[in-house]
Amino acid sequence: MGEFMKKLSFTICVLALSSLLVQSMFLSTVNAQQYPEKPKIVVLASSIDFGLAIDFFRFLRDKGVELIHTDASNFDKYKEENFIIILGGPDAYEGVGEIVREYLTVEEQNWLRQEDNRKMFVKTKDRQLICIIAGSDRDMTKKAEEENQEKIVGAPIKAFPDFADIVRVTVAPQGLEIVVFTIQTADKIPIVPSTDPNFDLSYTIAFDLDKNSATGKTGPLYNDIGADKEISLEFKDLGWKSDYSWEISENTVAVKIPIDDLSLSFDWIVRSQRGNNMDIIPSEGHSSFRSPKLPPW
Ligand SMILES: [Ca+2]
Repeated sequence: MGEFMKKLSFTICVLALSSLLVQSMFLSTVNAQQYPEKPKIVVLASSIDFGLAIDFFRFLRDKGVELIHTDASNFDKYKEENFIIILGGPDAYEGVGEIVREYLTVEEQNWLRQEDNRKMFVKTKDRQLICIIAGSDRDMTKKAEEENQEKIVGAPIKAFPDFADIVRVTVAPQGLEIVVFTIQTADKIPIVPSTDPNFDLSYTIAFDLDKNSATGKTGPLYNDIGADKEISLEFKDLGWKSDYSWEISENTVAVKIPIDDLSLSFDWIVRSQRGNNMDIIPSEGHSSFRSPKLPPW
């Protein structure tokens, strides 16, 4: 090969490589846009607890969670991240216990020191969610991981609400015996709230069962409907709680209520409450429901 051809093929090679580089940069940007809610969790632990948590990490990675490991000496870099898991209790080695003690009360610390005790503590701070998974010893810590791993992925990915923003509420009979309230929110639910996370969130459905606004609870919390009954669905400690069965998808929560617990015809409002932020749906007046059991109007 002549000198010119060598130079030429070298140039082509460089061009091809840079185009690949540009392409892959472009592709990763596209991917990042496609999965804006890919969950990223910072994990702080001692080297011992890291070693014992392999199954836990595998479980989280299999669910699509990106894990960033840190030790206590580098924790300052990550301590403002949105979602942090700390493995180990108040006496964990390598400086981890010291950090844990910043987040847990003295009572919580002492409770963890008692034999066989274990728990995931969920703490929130400004825009952060901090889960401290710990037990009285390393075996109990491992057990606490196993017992709470579903909550870690299940709760934030599927159910973590940024969620006071209700788009609409629909109410529909399911057969003749059940009424289903479906609360739909604006966005898919991200693993970490992008705006103002407050982990106490509740929905309340208030019913005027006798269709008489003079009986029952009135005032702005009830849009003056004269509420004779209310039921609530609360998001607390990474889980939903209600007296009635419910289903959740990426941006809906549906609550099923037997018609026997209501009446065949009623007025209702739904309230979502997160801290002091309260929405009432509908924002004016109320909506009415009439069971198909009743003869047509
Ligand atoms: Ca009433």
